[in-house]
Amino acid sequence: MDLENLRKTDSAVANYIDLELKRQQTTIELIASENFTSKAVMEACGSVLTNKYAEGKPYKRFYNGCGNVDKIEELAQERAKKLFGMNHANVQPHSGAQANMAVFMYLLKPGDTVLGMDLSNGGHLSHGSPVNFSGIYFNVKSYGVNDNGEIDYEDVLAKAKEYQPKLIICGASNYSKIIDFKRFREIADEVGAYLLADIAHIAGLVAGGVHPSPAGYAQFVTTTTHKTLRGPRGGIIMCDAEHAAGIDKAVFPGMQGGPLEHIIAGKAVALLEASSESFKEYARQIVMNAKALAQGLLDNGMNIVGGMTENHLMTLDLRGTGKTGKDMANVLEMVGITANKNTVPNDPQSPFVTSGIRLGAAAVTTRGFKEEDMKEIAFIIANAIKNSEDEAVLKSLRAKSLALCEKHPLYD
Ligand code: DSN
Repeated sequence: MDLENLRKTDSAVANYIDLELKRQQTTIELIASENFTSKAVMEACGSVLTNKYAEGKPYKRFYNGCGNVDKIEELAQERAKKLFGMNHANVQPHSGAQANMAVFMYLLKPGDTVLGMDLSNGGHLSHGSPVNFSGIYFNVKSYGVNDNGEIDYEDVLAKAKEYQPKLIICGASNYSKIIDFKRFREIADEVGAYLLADIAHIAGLVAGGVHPSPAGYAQFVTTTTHKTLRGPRGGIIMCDAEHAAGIDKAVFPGMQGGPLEHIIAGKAVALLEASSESFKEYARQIVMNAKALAQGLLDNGMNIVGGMTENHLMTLDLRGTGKTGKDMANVLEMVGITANKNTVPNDPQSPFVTSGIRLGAAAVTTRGFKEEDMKEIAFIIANAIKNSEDEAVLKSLRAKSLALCEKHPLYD
């Protein structure tokens, strides 16, 4: 990539960017929340828009000179609404956690009850973890998954009835099954709660039509833009029209100051890309690749939480192998595969050690990996874990992962 000016001004930073590009090109990226955004998105994010302050909303700003960013932000809003079938979109949240925070701020008072998915069962920090604002300032009750790795909707209903939450959150950062938004809305309606669907992980699958949409069920939909949606790092909130003004106020001036208009431009570009036919094909291929990886791992004697995946991710369950997620994620890095340690439901290990490794197919699918490549990755993973002490085996597996990267060049 052209870093001509940066190289002259700050060779240290330029050098690390070069090294990071090389790392991304020569390793297999299986972190389920990562992806490779397009050069078009990166150009928008690296543009002069970074210079502009634009507190407020398009056409209602607190600063002058916003004519161009108004148009760009409006494009991003309209594209988000159309792509996800929602009435209103606020594209200013800096991240998914801040998008969730704004929904909390709009709907709740400190101490109000929220029902969300437990983090160690696949939820997200901002869905009520005791160490996060959501768990510190609100009365959080949690649901999890059953032994099949699936949400038990009867259990969610029972908990909703018992705790009478004002808000129910569905959506996860580590859940491999289809989420039944209709069922969640029925549960929310039964207890008079609002429903927030956090689709950060599956947004690209929803956009591509390979996962049901929460539109028409959840009054509030939040997402990040950089996971399966393949945009720049950031967040979006969508909601029904009646909540639009309140949500906008919660984002600004409630949670944030000046919006990042360069990132909003990147979001606009990504949303356009995600509305194309080729993106639908991409989304379909992500799921086929994830299933091929899962099948390959099962065929190689590995266990997966909940068995076969239905979306872009899965969690290797290392319980019973005598190995931990922490150690095995490091071994995978040695063979050129990047993933993250993750708790499995009822994990006997701490969240820093864990008994699992989360794996996702979104990034490698962007590189053009297909099912046969995923089978090869499954072989590399299984054999790295089984032979984690054998340097010669690990070296030969590293050669295989490099060959796969060379077969599918990135940013060349
Ligand atoms: N950190 C993200 C993930 O990896 O899923 C969630 O915000």
